[in-house]
Amino acid sequence: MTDSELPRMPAGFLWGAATAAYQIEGAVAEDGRGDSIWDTFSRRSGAVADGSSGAVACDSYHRWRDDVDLLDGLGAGAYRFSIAWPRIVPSGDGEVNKPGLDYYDRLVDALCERGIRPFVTLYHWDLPQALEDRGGWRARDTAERFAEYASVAAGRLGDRVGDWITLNEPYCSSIVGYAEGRHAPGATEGHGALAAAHHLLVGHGLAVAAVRAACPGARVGITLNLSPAVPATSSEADRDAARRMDLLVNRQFTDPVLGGAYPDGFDRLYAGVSDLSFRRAGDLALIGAPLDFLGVNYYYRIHAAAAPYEQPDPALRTACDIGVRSVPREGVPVTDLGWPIEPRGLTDTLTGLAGRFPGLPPIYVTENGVAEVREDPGADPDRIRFIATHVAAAAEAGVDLRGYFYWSLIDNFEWARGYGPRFGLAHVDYPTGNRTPRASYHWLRDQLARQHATTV
Ligand code: PNW
Repeated sequence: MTDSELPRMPAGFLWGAATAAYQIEGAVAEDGRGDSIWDTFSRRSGAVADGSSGAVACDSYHRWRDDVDLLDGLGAGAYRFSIAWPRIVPSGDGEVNKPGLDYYDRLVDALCERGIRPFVTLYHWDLPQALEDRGGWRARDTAERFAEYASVAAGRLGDRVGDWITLNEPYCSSIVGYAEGRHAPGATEGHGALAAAHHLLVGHGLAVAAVRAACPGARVGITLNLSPAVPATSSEADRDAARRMDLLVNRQFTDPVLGGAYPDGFDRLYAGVSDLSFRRAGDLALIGAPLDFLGVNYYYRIHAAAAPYEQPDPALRTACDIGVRSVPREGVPVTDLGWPIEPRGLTDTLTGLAGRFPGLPPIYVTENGVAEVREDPGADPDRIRFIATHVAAAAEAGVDLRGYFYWSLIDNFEWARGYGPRFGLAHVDYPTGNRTPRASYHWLRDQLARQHATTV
């Protein structure tokens, strides 16, 4: 095997690509869609690098047939996309917006006709603004509203959609959104961000039950972004820093979801920041209910070094101020976004999970990909090597791995970085929205054809 061939995966292994509603759909004011926190946040000056927003994006709300054609041409067995909550329940609770549901209904039908299995993410960061106005994820009520919306979506699509992902990357929705302030809603809090993380997990637990009730037989999971934190040096201080980073980014989420408990040391890390009074009896049983699968998003490893706290007084710290700095590592190549390229981090992530959680459910890599910042609609040799080496690294872990979704099918709105970074197997021309498959797309298509030829 070389760096430009996919390892042969078992028959039935699912190959696919992923997107998310706010990053591709555009049409933010059409057919009764309500505002989301990303509509509001991207209007804030300085919030998005190029001053852009998802208002038009790839126009997938109108050009979804192009996306389905691309998937079909690729030979994809599955497509992971997300439903925009504010299209379904524009004000966050109350009235259901039928035209919003109709859009996903058509998309799902078209996928099923081509034999492409839909994997639906219920929450990929686009909280209805009306709910943010009532506290957003800081408020427990948002978790209840999320479960209602999940039940509506599953009730309408569950006869054709068998695979449901409750949340995408609750770390980003809580810590990046409510502590770092780099994502919507752009807050910088301690207690509030930790409450948001916990309420997201409560919402996950409630939504698992809601989806199962609406469509018995559905497979339900969650997608976590996992980044192994390795100490920058072997000093005790850096080793401690890596442990703190691991608690914040990974274990705050893996341990309650897969093990039914917050990890040792987590509460101590935040003593003085929050009294954790948002936790209630019974929450962990709900959050830790068995799942049908786990989705893992893997992009990079974190090289962690001890750093002074930004705020010496714990009571004034944000939830991301934990005395750690992520540092570059000499000799490790990086992507155009400066993210270290280290496929072995994916192997370590998967073997680490298997070692810690004996009842680990089947795993899908629900995102993995590389961005190029320069615009080249054609050649992308780095992407081919990136995919091949990461799939090989995932296979090497020896866990029950059921599929791999490349991020992303098409270039799209990369959140606070705007339209600069391009992750797509296909290039998108803005603002026409024309899609052009890149070399990596053609390569992946040929590789998948070979897999199928050898596994039938
Ligand atoms: C993930 N960060 O996002 C998301 O699930 C995708 O929507 C996104 O496009 C993809 O990875 C590529 O970035 C992240 O800055 C975006 O910490 C930003 C961060 C982390 C994850």
